Amino acid sequence: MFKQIAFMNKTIIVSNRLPLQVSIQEDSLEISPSVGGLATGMKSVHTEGNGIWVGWSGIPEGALHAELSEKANQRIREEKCVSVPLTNDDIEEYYEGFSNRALWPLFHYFMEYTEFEKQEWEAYRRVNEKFAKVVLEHLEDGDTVWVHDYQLLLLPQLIKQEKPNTTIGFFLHIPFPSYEIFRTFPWRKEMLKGMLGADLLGFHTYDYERHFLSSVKRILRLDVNFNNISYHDRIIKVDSFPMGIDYDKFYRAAVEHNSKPKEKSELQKRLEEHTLEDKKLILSIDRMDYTKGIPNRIKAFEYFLDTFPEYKEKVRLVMLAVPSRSNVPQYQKLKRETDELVGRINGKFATVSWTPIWYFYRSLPFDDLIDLYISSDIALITPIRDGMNLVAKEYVATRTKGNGVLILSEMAGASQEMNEALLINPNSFEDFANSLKRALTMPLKEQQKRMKFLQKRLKRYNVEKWAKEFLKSLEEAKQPKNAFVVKKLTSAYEKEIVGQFHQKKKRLLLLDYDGTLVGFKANPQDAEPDQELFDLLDRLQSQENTRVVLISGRDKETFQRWFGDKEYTLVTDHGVWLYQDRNWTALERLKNDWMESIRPILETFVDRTPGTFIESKNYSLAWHYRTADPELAKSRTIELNTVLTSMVANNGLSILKGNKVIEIKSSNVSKGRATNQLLVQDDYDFITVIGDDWTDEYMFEEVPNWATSIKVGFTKTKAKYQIESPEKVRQLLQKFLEN
Ligand code: GDG
Repeated sequence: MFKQIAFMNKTIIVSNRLPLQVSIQEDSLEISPSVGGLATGMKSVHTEGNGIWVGWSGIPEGALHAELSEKANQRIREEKCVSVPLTNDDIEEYYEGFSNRALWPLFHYFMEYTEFEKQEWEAYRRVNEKFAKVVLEHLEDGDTVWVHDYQLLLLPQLIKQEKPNTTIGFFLHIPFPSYEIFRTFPWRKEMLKGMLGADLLGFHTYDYERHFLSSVKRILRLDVNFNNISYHDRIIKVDSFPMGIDYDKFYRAAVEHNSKPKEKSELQKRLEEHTLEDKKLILSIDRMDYTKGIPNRIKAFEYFLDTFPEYKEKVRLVMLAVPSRSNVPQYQKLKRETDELVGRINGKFATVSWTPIWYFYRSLPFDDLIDLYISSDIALITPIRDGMNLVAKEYVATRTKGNGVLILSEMAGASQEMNEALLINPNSFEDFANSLKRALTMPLKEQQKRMKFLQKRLKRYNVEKWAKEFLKSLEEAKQPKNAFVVKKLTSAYEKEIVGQFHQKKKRLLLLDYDGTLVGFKANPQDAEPDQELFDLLDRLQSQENTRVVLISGRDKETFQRWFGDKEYTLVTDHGVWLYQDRNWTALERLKNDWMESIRPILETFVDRTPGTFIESKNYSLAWHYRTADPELAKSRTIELNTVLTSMVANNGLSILKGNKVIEIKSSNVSKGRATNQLLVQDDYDFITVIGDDWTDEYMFEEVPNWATSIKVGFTKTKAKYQIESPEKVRQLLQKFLEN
């Protein structure tokens, strides 16, 4: 039995494209595995046990006749892959449309290229649902799912809602933009919630991680603790995992190319000619994408030749631009611009024996790629924005002799871990020109020293290690070791409590108000009781031998106005006042002259923190920051706490940190003391106490062991049980009324 369960657990990898190429000639079908970085990194995960890969095969639905299509699927399955059927419309709207005309430019800070089309957004959702359907068909209990990249941002949530116990990881291969960019996105909330279906979210760099967390805090207003997000009853981990390359593969290929004479390709012959001419070769390789900074690089190269004319006829830029997304207009425009620029600059500088730029618009076989890498003295990798950039890493891996210089844009994620490269701002032509000059004159010793450092890191943190680290972290995210255990009120416990309620003879219900019976509003005065709540409480109070107590930090006047004509007992101001038999009595005798010195301090905080305000009560002052910027509020609360701590100690005051509120009140007032005074009034044999706030913990502590204490929300608590929301509290109370 055990064996079988262990055997069944598998990892399902999901990405837009499957790691294979399907090619069809007439009626014959060829399937070859693709050799990209991701496929290599995931290889062991994919081939282990029952692992499968879910994605699109590259062939639109209906493109093949039934028989061939079945044959293709059969072959795809043999590769442990499952294809998601996509129509031509899906590809046009979800892939070329929403993914590449909205998300790609937005996440790379190209706002002027970003198109927000509702129809394409809907297609994106629809296709994410298609992916979810296929994943769910293959998902078994205990399986792990690893979702990749920006085409599938909604998928984690779509899986989680159907199978909450599945462990889900998500990795974003492109940058996550700053909040100021991301906030412009019309469907920002849905998008973030989609991602939060995952248990672990991975990014290439700490900056992307930071940007993501900042959007989560500001847009969804969720609590973030270091890199953990509290979301419903889950803790979601966010971390950075810089993707590596298959280092050994590139290194070995380079060693082979350097040693073995073989049939020479056209490219190789030209590269050799070039070496004979004793010109230095500068290489750039990118997909033809506007994020890669191709036109800028050409213009900067012109600037370099103008600034340092002694390098004319001494250097050559070899530029490989791989065709990409050529159906999207901006890519067509980029292609035209590049062609024109290369033409103009070659025209401007060329001599009979020298063309400054060799430009290839095509993809090359792997062997030719290696030849390019090993023949180049300098790699000039200068994207305007790039999630990571693997080309930079591949260049380093092929420098088996340790020579060569990498010039790398600071805007590539890779720059974060490649400090020994010459890092430049790709928008500065001076940076370009000076770094090129520096690279061209760099002593061999220095080149080797820098390469050695770079290689050491890339070899160790290769793509396989990257995948392993991610999965290890995902495994930990599944059962957070140090996190507290949520004690969710299950339906079985609920039944038990309701059963007891009906049996017992002296019943006490101690209920907090805000966040327990009603949800939070931006302004506390707006959180008035509604008719449904009055009806519920009235009916509870009218049960025989039942006492309903509302116990709150609210002031006496507000509760008098709301509940003055009711039979329930009221405790206000955190336990200062008691309203019983329609009579107010003071539980504590208090002074409030301290307020004069504290209020001006709070006022300075209000002035400097937009969205915050002071609530003055009879015996306390509260500073509310629910609608303030969460990051600013966080630093202000620390500051306020420091300022207040020195003042309150000698005045018999204490500081309460509530739910988005800091309250200053007399030390000998607490809901706990008030609870005690109520408990001695009768011989209760049934007690249920419910609260959401930190201050309610005092009540949970005071009630006898056998009482039922319930915390609203899933943060740490002394209560016995936890429940989701005020709606759920009302549903529970409603059950007390049903026989
Ligand atoms: C995205 C993110 C992130 C290129 N031309 C040829 C060829 N290549 C190979 C390279 C390299 C890969 O393609 C390109 O990878 P990059 O990382 O440079 O860029 P993107 O395609 O934009 O990838 C990027 C990456 O995802 C991974 O997370 O680093 O930031 O944008 O491996 O070698 N391979 C062959 N012929 C070519 O002509 N065989």
